[in-house]
Amino acid sequence: MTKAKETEMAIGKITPKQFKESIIKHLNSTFGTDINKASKKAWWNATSAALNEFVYDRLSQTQKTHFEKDTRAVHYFSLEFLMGRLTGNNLHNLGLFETAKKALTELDIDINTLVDEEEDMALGNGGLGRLAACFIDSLATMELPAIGYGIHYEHGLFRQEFKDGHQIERPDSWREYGNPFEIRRPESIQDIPVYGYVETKFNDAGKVVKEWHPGRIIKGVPWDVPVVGYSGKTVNVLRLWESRATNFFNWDVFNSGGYHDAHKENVESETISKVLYPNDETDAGKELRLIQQYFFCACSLKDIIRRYKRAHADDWSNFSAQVAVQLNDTHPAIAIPELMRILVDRADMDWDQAWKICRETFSYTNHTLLPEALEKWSVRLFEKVLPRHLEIIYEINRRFLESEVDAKWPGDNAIKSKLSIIEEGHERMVRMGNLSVIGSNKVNGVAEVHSALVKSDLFPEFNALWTDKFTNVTNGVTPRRWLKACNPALSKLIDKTVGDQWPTNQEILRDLDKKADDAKFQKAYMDIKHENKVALTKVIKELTDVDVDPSAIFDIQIKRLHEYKRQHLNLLHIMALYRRLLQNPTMDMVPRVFIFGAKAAPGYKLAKDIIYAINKVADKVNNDERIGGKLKVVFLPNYRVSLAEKMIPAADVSEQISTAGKEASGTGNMKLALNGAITIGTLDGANIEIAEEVGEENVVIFGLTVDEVKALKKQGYNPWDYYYGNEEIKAVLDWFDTDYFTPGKPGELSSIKNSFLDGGDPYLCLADFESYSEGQKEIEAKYKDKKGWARSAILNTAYMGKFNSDRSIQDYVDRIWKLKSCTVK
Ligand code: GPQ
Repeated sequence: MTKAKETEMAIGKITPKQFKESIIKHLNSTFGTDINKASKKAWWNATSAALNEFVYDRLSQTQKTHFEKDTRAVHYFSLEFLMGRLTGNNLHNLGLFETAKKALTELDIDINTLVDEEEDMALGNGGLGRLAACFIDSLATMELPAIGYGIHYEHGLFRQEFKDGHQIERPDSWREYGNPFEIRRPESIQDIPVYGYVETKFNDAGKVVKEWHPGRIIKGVPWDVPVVGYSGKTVNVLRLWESRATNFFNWDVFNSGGYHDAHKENVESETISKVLYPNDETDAGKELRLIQQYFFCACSLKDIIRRYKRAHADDWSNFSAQVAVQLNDTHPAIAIPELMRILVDRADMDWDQAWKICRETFSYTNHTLLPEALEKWSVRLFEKVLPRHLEIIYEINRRFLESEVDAKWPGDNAIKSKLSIIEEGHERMVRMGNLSVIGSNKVNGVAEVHSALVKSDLFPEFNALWTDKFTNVTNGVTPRRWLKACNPALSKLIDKTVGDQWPTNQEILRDLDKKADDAKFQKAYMDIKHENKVALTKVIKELTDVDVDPSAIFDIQIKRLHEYKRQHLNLLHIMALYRRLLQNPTMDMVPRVFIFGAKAAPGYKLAKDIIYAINKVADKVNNDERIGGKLKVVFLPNYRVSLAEKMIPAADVSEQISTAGKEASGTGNMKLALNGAITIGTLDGANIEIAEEVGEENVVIFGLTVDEVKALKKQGYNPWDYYYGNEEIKAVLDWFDTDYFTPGKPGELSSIKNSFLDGGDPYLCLADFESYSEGQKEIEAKYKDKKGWARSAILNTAYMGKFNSDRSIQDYVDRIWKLKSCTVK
């Protein structure tokens, strides 16, 4: 049976006519309007409601089956789930997209316009959050019992606008008009304690017991987002917690005249799920953030235990056999002492038995080596917010240092202080990374090189202590969203060429290699790329008012703005190109459009300066008639999942230019290559594995390697050597001090120059500049060879099978979770 047939059977047959009737029915009876006066939002809502009839049916079936079979499940704990839009995705995964499209066409509505009505569910910052979203798509597709747990933020990642080239942050209000893809579950509310103090008591047997008297109780209200697997057989759940005040109002305080005090506690409790912290890969150490982490972990563990007890009552012996918890970075690490607290304080279990269960339950994924991202909380703050957890952490630490560390390195205090969960110093700190490693069953990095560095550089002693604990799972992305749904024309061409089974078995795309040199196929493939570029051209015009030529090379860098990702290296090269053109206007050059999308953390000054600089350079370059339109620069505002879906299919070149050793994996690199963009990249993160898979002749690699970066830093890196040693670098850097790009305002861009020189150029942009510039020449030479380029682009699509998130999930299943799939009737 073909997949399409199976899907049809799974969801029941529905004709476009029936779908149309369902939409009209919902328009009338669910949304109180009709086809003559419905707004665009109403049409979208009604279509979603028609779609949800299938989703909820499968959701109930899935939950019933998992309950009856009492399946082992994985619980993916993540502070971020960057879901994007769900309408198109769910239609595709249910095999209903074409049906819905026809139904809507009959109603004179374009489905692409309709899905644009949906706000992105931007409950994440970047790669880490989007990875979680791809993973839950794969888990459902592979029919694995799984739940995602996170926070139901009222405001997701801020909406970005540009004002005179500067980033302005506006609140994201994704739920302003409601959201049809979530269900409130008041029957599963949880009460969560925080603050207060711990009382030491003796029980009847004379044993010391600890009682935490919390200062406040917060209510956690779950919202369920159905996660529709491809083919629609399994529909799992993403459960997101909203915080509420326990007593809507403190009447005692109110009656005694303290309106503000009574109100304050409400407001504070409800603030917890108000907003996602927009800082990507930085640890701000804020109290509210710690409470967010504890709040969602405590709610989720209670939820898991409630479900476990339905089948096992008070018998804990099967707990770790039934429950796997994956910690998405250290953000949910507080779940480890929380489970200990539940087992030891509430279930009266002895410490060793509780600790064994904990260690079998949790595993931890590390997503970065950047020191500023490694979470630490001050002991002082911990004591205030979670006094009992601090005691438990001390006890975990004491036992670990006194038994395991001392057995391996007797009397070695230096190692003890390095491995301790507590960092001593002026301000004592709790190291969440060490806690995560000590409390986990497995620890994984997210690409081969990254996992190797986790072992050798980040946690070498832990690795010596427990070699088997450390493993790798290279990241992946879902081909359903990142090829099938976002690039329909290419998907259809692929279906025609190798069949329609590739969305669940991406290795099938490998067969496209037979067509890589076929002139007809090359033309079809490149025609689609061109059409996608034409479509993006319109988006660019709409968003920036800049005209770009779709026959130019579309060179795209999309990712959070960070020095280590080196958008400013890209900028240096753009300025160098511009300068070369000014010096030689007849220079032979394939027209190029450099396209950026990136949000900067609101408090990250240099990142915001880089955005401003790119926008100012763009203004100048785009309006300079002397260069005859050979160079254009656009920075699309408010980069997010739904914009990525429009940019990625149109990319010719994918910029993956982080300093080697800094990008744990990258996942945008995978999406772009899958859609036929040629990577220009460093040997960093998953770029290395991408190059291995697609072949070195189909990517452009440049720059220092991890070892060369280390050697250069060790020897003492001096950016001034490059400034004085390279005339072009000097001229470009000096440009920043002039008012050439900021007329009448010299010095506005000087912070960028300073970061390269006085700032020491920590990410070695100047060291890699020449090599990058050569790489860009290679890109241009390759592009001039039309057939060679088409071949490379096709082979990129063909050979990206490894980077399917289904493969990542299979690795997690085999190496970490030991999970079995479960067929839902
Ligand atoms: N990543 Cl620690 C984030 O997006 N946010 C974070 O806070 C941390 C990591 C990214 C990382 O930079 C990328 O290289 C990875 O591909 C991605 O996580 C998913 O693993």
